[in-house]
Amino acid sequence: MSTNLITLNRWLLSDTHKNIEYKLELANLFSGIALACKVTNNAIKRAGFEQNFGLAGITNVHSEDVKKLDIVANDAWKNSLKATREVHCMVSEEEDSIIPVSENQNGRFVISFDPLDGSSNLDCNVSVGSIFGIWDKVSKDHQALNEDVLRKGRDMIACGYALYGSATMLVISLGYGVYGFTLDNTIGEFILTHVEMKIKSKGNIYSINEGNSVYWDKATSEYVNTIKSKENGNTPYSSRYIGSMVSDVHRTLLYGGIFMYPADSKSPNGKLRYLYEVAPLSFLMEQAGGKSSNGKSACLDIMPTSIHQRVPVFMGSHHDVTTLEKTHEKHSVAS
Ligand code: P6P
Repeated sequence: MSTNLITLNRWLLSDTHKNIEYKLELANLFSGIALACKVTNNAIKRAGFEQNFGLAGITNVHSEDVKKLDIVANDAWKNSLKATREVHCMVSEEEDSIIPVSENQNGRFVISFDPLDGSSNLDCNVSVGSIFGIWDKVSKDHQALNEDVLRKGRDMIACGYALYGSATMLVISLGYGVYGFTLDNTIGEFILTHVEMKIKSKGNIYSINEGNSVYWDKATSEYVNTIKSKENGNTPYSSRYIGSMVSDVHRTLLYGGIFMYPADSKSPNGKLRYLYEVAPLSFLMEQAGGKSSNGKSACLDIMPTSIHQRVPVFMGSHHDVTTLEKTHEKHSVAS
């Protein structure tokens, strides 16, 4: 039994981060994030006993059926983050508009989150996750302004995801590499288990919903057909698709390859939302030595114009995403 565990809080307060001026406030914010993840994890694990599977009987701003656990997770995230008194305002996948925090509980950080991503997989016990992005506020007065939340992913000061899988993990970056923490349920702490996570420069796994192939543009179709073929001595890539972004991206980070949710004739801007899905996971992918693109340029350089804006995304091993971009460029020149 180790008696010298590196917990999330201990890692955040360590000398590794001595040059972060707001280290204490950020560590306090992460205590709220860790609590939200533990409460969400526990609610998922106990859903069968507490009749918490199934639908809540309402739809959200995206016209999606809301699961009972979506509401539990969203409330857990809002309450845990507000209680830290480090939050200026929040954006949640489950909320129509910006969530302001009252002046006497107000802090400096702006946080976007998807409290329970992939919830359509919950009832069949497939892994799901939470995703978050953190910016330093820019507005001078108390009001939560669009200028605080409509930000480029590249301007984040920290981000991460929780994966509620066979193990519960928190994978985060403060802009100095990617680190993974695994929940030790016996002591209720996230313990450092993955140091400076890096993605392979080239993989052999592709991850996309091929049920949408009839809607794909020529570039996406050509790229997928190429990596599936044996032409030019190519070894066909393996296909893996869970339908839970955090799970598919986590596997891509660990095993290499490419995850794709392109724009197509059914979803002209793609399906995934920028502020609380694409931006945080793109940041982590770049920090791990990978790449994340909308097909033409880096996702992190996108400036969103609305809090629920959707963007196309191709992320993973640098070689694979670059090959995808070249295919898109060829077709854009041809058209
Ligand atoms: P599709 C889950 O609903 C989600 O937002 C992501 O987690 C996931 O990558 C995507 O949608 C799956 O979408 O259309 O393939 O079912």
